[in-house]
Amino acid sequence: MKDKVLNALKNSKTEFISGEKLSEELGVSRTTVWKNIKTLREEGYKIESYSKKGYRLKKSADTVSEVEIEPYLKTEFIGRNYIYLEEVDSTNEEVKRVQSEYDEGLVIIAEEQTAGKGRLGRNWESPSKKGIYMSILLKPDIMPQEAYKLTQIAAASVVLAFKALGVESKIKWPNDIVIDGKKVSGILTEMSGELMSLDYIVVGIGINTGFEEEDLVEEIKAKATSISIEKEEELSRKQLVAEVLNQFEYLYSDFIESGNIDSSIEVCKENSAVLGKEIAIVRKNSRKIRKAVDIDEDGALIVEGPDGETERIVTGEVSIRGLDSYI
Ligand code: BT5
Repeated sequence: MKDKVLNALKNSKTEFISGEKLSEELGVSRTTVWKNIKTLREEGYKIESYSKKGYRLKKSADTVSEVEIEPYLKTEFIGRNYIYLEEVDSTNEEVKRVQSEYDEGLVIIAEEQTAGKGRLGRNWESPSKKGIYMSILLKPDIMPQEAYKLTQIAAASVVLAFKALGVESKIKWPNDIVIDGKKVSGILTEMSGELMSLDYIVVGIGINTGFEEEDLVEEIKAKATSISIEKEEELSRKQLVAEVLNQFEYLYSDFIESGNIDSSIEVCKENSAVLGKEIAIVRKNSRKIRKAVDIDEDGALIVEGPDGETERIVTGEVSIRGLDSYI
C-alpha cells in the first residue's frame, strides 16, 4: 500500500492530491492513507500537506527501493525481481537463502549490511545509506570453472555505469574499481555447484557512495574512497543502481549469446589500473614483482618477468599491489 500511495503522489507531480481522492483511488480508508504518508515521511520523503488541498510530494527520499529505481531501469530480466531491505547481514547470503524460489535476474539490495563480505572471509564496510550493497542471482548454463568470468562482467558494468554518470574510474584486476588509486567498489562472485555442474552464481557488488573520510575505519583509510570524497556533485544512488544493472544485463546477455566475454574484457583492458605497470604479486609465502601486460580472453591476467617470460594468473589465487601504494 505504501508504494501505491507513493506512486499516486508521484503521478500527481506538482499538483496536490486530497486524502479523499487518494482513499477512493486506492480503495482504502483515509486513516490508512494517512498512516502510509506518515511511514513515507519517516523514510525521508518530504510530503507537504494542507488541510484544504491534500498532499504533495516535495522531495523523494534517498532510498534504492523498487519504486525509486524503476524509472531508470531498462532491463528485461535483471532486477525485474527486486528485493529491497533496510538491513541484512549480507545481500550475497540473502540471495543464497532464497535462490531456489527465483529465476535468474533476482536482485537483492539493502540500505545496510551488518556482516558485509569481501573475498576470502574478509569484511566489507557497509554503513547505512552510504553505499550500494546489492547481489544478482544468475543461473547460466556454463561450467563452474567459468564462474569467475562474471567478476569481469560486473567490473566492466560498474565502470561503464560510472562513465554514463560522469565519473571516471579504473579496474584493479580482478575485482576492485578504483578512483585515483583508491578502492571505491568491490565485487564478490560466489557460486554453488559441483565439479561438472553449476547450480547458481551470486554476484555481489558494493559501491561506496556517501562515505566521508571519518566514516572509514582506520584499517582501510589509506586505500578506500567514495564518490562523495572524490566528486563535488552528489551522485544519485538510484540512478547508479539502475545503470549498473542496465550495463550488467547487456554484457551478461552478450556472454550467454556469444559464449565469450570479449566485450567485457575490452572494457576491462581499456580501463585497467594495472596494465603496463610493475606490480607486486602476493601469494601466501611469496612476493614477486612482475609487469602486467595483458588480460586474456578468459579474464586471466598475463604478467611478464624480467627475462620476458610470461605467466597467466587466474583470479582468486593472488593479491595484486602497486609497488608503493595500494595500486
Ligand atoms: C571485495 O573483496 O572487494 C568484495 C566486496 C563485495 C561487497 C559486496 S556488497 C554486496 C555483496 N554482499 C556482500 O556481503 N558482499 C558483496 P576484497 O577484494 O576481499 O576486499 C575486501 C577488503 O577491502 C577488506 O579486507 C578491506 O581491506 C577493504 N574494504 C572493506 N570495506 C571496504 C569499503 N567499503 N570500501 C573499500 N574497501 C573496503
